[in-house]
Amino acid sequence: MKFCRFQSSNDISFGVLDDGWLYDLTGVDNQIFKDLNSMYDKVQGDYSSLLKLASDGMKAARKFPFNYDSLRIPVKGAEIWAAGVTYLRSRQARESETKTKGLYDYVYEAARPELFLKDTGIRCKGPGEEVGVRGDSNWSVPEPELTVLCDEEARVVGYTIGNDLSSRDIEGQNPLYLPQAKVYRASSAVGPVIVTPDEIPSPQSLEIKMRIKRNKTLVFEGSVNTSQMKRSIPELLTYLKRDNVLNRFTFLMTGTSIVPPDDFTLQGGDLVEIEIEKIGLLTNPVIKLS
Ligand code: DO4
Ligand code: MG
Repeated sequence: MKFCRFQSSNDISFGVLDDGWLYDLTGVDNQIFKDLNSMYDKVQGDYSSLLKLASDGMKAARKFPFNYDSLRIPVKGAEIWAAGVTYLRSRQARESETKTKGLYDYVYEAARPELFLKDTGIRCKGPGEEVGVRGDSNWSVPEPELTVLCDEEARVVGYTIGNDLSSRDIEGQNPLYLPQAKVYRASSAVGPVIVTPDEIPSPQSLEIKMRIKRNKTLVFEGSVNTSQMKRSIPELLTYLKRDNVLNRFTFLMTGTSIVPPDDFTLQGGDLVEIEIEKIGLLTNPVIKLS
């Protein structure tokens, strides 16, 4: 099932995207189907009841032809955590940019993964919304990442696409600048939908593609398969949960392996398109922040 939020006639509805149609569950019952959170409350986190509740709701729901522009961020206000250096390509890119040699080699090989708090729920954008490049960075990139939505027990609720925008010059200057390289206004995007695990039985075997367009011309494209990831999703979730407090929903970005060449920087006016097999397409225009 693909859960989403979308602009309906006069409000934002929660619903399901299926076979080219958007089913408006909120219109069926605006308490139970207010959003994914209220549905999760209703079924007390029981996954098969969640699917049953949604498919029963779909039978009574009004449906509208799918329109990408109507989609909104699928879960609002959730914390975002991100894993780093989970692919060999990321390790190589960071080792070559940093003055602190050996740091990323260590993290790639270590038992403990790199996990950082990317957003507390106030900087993230949804499909079609503008994402930012820091005004004080001259080398910034998008990072296309398979993103897991988990609950307070770190159980997988679904999968989506994430963009962990990063300033590589700030990150490369000193590893202690990581939060500034990674956390700023409009520094991430997630969406377009939350795909439940029954539709993605093998999340570590998905093709990820990224295209960057400038003045409608393709200036970069790359791809990777999540099978290249060194860590497993359960391993990352175990570390995320350990001695931590999680909200009802948290996004976990699982790391990047698509790295544009070192002379490439994202610019205001660019368009970033990220596609993940079985999930869909996340498109965001870029603005240069002041
Ligand atoms: O340590 C830097 C962050 C790495 C990262 O975000 C990634 O590998 O995706
Ligand atoms: Mg990343």
